Amino acid sequence: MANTTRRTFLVGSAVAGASVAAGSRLQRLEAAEPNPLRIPEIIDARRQANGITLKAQEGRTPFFTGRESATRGFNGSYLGPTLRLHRGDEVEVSVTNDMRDATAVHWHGLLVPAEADGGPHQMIQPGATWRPRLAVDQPAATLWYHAHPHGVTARQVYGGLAGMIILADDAERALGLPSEYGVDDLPVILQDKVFSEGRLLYPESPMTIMTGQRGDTVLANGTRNAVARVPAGLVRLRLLNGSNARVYDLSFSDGRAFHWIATDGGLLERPVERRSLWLAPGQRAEILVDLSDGRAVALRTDLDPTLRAGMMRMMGGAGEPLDGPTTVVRLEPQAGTPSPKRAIPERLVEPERLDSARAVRRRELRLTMGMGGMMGRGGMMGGMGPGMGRGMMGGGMGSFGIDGRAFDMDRIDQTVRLGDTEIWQVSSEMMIHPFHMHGVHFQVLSRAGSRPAINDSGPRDTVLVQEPVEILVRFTQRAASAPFMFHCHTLEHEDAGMMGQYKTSDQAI
Ligand SMILES: [Cu+2]
Repeated sequence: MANTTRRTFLVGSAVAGASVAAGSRLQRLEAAEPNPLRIPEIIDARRQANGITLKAQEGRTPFFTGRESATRGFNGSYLGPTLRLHRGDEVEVSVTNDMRDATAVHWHGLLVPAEADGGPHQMIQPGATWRPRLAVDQPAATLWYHAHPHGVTARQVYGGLAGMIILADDAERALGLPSEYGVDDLPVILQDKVFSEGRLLYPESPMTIMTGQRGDTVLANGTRNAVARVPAGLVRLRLLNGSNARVYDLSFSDGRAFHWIATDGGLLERPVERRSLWLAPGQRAEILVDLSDGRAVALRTDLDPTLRAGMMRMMGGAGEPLDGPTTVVRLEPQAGTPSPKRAIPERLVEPERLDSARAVRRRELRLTMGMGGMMGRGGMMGGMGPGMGRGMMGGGMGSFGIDGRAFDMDRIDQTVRLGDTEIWQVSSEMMIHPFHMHGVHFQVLSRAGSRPAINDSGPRDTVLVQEPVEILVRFTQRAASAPFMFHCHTLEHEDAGMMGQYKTSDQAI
């Protein structure tokens, strides 16, 4: 059993390795050739009476010249339009599934009742249309939408089923931040992919399931070697990590500082000057970068910082196909482009603050990989065979879970009272995981018993955990006929069972 497992494991890795090498050759051939950053079409809900039509479809996309890849997208072959929604509006969305397999479409970060949330309970069969009504009532923010059918989310999102949502409100508008979409307010959807001979590949193997799928090529809005021509002034980037597993360590190539202004749930209280920023799968960050000096600069990522920790470090950085800092998008300021002189506001918004003294309950959750014994006396490799065998080959994917239990559509794991504030302490086994909750935004109270990290600031819906992280959550959304999800946003882990469900109840619990 253990031997079979080991062999399968190695063969899987070798195949993936060979493909990566072939892809890299072609990538090198076209490396010098820059491509204009693709800007997804924007659909402003108000311009069409708050009715939005999306069609999930299969298509073909040429990421490399003359090489078409099988992809998926909304209203197109890869990714989807950016949706601009306005606070206070009620938006009617119609999502038609024009694909051969079933899907579900989740509004990540949007605070709506569970029935409209688009989790795995709102499946859309091929040929069917789902029509949720979205009552938009939360502060301005960068959100997103993506496929969420249980078991195949990783494959569908990797294929391209994702898009950005820009939520607008009066408070944000009054700040006078750069807001001309595609000009000085740029969507940047970060994804990393594996290509073989120029064609998109999803090399699913026990190894990629364990580490999550990372790629050797970083795309911005589906563009390789992306270059954006921008005004020589203040430019706003809406960064969205739409990758399956990669955590980005972002900075500018000349080391210049930038201002971090918004996180998952919207604007920070005030801009924070930074030189680098981590962005985990599912997370968003808005930054302002001053390009009035007219010099071109690249936004780049360093290697995934979470692979330098814990088990991944012991495995020699397993799961990291990048070989060094990599450009996400190059910004080329255009001399002579009229750009309004803008000052960066000193204060942004007064965020709603939750009070930890009002927390009525405390829950502890642990993201588990069923490998607790792996680090025992047998050591890393000694435990690998049987550990992998039980978890990944023998018993299916059942060992990925939360508190040792794999996801079950028919089981409610937590019940909370509507309106309550609670403290959830979330930790994980073996490696760093991005923990995401549907239906709420939360504040990080502590990390490993100490103050939160700078990256934990602001209202969030996704947070990196390994050491115990305490989050303060208030539950405001109803879950009458379907539950909300909480899960690891490493999509391979989520599909393998690292997900749970909660319901909100009017009753005392
Ligand atoms: Cu995970």
